[in-house]
Amino acid sequence: MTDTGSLLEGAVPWPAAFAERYRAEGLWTGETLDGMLRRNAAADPDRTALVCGERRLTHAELDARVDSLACGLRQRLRPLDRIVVQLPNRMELVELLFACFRASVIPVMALPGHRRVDLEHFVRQTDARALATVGRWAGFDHAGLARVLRGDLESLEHLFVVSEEGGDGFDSLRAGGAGLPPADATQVALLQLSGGSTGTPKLIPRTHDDYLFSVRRSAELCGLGPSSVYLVALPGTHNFPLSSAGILGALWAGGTVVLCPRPDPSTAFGLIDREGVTITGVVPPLARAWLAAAPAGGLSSLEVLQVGGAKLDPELATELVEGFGCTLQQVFGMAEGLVCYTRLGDSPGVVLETQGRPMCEADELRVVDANGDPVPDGEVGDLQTRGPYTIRGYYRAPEHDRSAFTADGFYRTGDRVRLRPDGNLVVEGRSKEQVSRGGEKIAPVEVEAHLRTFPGVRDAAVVGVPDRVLGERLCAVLVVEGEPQIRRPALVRHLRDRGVAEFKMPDRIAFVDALPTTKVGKTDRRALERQLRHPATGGTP
Ligand code: AMP
Ligand code: DBH
Repeated sequence: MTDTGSLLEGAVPWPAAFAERYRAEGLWTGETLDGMLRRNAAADPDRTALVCGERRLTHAELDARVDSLACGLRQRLRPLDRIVVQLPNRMELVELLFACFRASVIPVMALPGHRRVDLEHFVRQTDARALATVGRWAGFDHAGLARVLRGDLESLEHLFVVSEEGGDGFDSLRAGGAGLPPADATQVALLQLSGGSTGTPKLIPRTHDDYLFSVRRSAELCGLGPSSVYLVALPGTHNFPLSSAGILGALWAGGTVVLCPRPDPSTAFGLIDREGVTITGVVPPLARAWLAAAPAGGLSSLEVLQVGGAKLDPELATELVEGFGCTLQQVFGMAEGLVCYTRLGDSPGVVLETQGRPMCEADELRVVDANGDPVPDGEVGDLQTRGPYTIRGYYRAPEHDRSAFTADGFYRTGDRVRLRPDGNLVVEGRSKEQVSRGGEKIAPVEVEAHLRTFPGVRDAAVVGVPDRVLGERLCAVLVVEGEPQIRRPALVRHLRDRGVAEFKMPDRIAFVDALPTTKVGKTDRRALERQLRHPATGGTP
């Protein structure tokens, strides 16, 4: 075990009694994230671990390449140094993450869509000494921005840039030498990001012990094994495709990871077909786009389609099952920890209508009212959680922690949920996303689901717009087929017929060609609110 000393400064440990319990119960095993590569390389060296375009690596090759990259990192960086990693879905992303784990260098999980403001924040917040990025990607000059940042930010000494031409972007970084000893499982392994749609992302310290537990448990729940093939359709550094069960889960199980450079249906379906992909994970807007392009016979090799990150309507869920002919798994998770899944053998009632249940019994859940008292069984309240892979504090953010966590260490998720008698959760909205129309609380997701059932509506988002009389009024933003001809009275009649409460009727409708999305593809309500305040979009009163 490398001695990286005490826990990374600025990370909040679990209280000793909890840590002991999680170890005694066998949840935290002492295995490290990179340790699984060694195990696979020994057990099944010639099986394919990674596929990216025409390039393929076996488990043994991946392990060896991670060794040389880890040695190269160590020549430039010290244990526990931070490195901001902004790489698209390419081989180098996976290699670099594992090399960081092996070298005890801590990756900060940026997304390809981040730009100057966020990247600067990550570097400043972590005093990162390195930034790994790509030359040009999707029309943006990442290398150029990286050079500007290095000029401006004192801590930033090293830029590792992967060229766009393919080939091996990190060749110059590799070094020979004896393999490094395994990292310390109790130490912080990575810094994840919290919700991109709510202001500047907070950083989330995850240890090898806690992260790997969630990965292992997720891989088991998703039925992953050596013959599993996982397609990385979402940006690979995001918590969902990385760990639920995702890239790490597939590799932990000795399976294969296929990197999808762009998530459009033709690229993704082509790879699913060519590589015999068995499982992938998408967010609801992407699921919708895939469904519209689904081939008549479904996707033959695909066994499990995971959908998570935002609320999935039961209607869309049903259409997905019919359209793809595979098992649907709902995933309700957060980079702070807790991840809930529907199980592969659950009844349609559970799979279509709920966001599943926690992955393990050690996850503690409370559903509370505004005073923090438990709500009566089955009623909607705010979800709080504590457990073996849910953080006890953000990185270097003690001020924010005071409101984000309760005194007894529960994380306030900000999600409004209902706990069904069968133990499954239904997400009813986010407390921070609530619209308060004259004091009456409206959860956008509920109204959106009803709006999508109106003929000709392809997608819908509901946001609050400031109003002098009511505080906020409800605006329905619609993506429609053909010309925007839908009028408010018809829409209101439709909602009434479906039994929607009178105070939830949209006061206004606006039309857009496409809903704006966050960097991982969730609907970006904040961006919509901004657009509506400065309307360039057409709207009807
Ligand atoms: P993030 O902060 O980016 O990690 O996003 C986590 C949040 O995404 C959760 O707290 C939920 O609000 C939301 N979320 C994730 N999965 C789901 C889901 N399956 N259904 C509804 N909301 C979800
Ligand atoms: O949205 C999320 O953050 C998320 C969704 C599903 C997540 O972090 C996860 C699964 O692990």
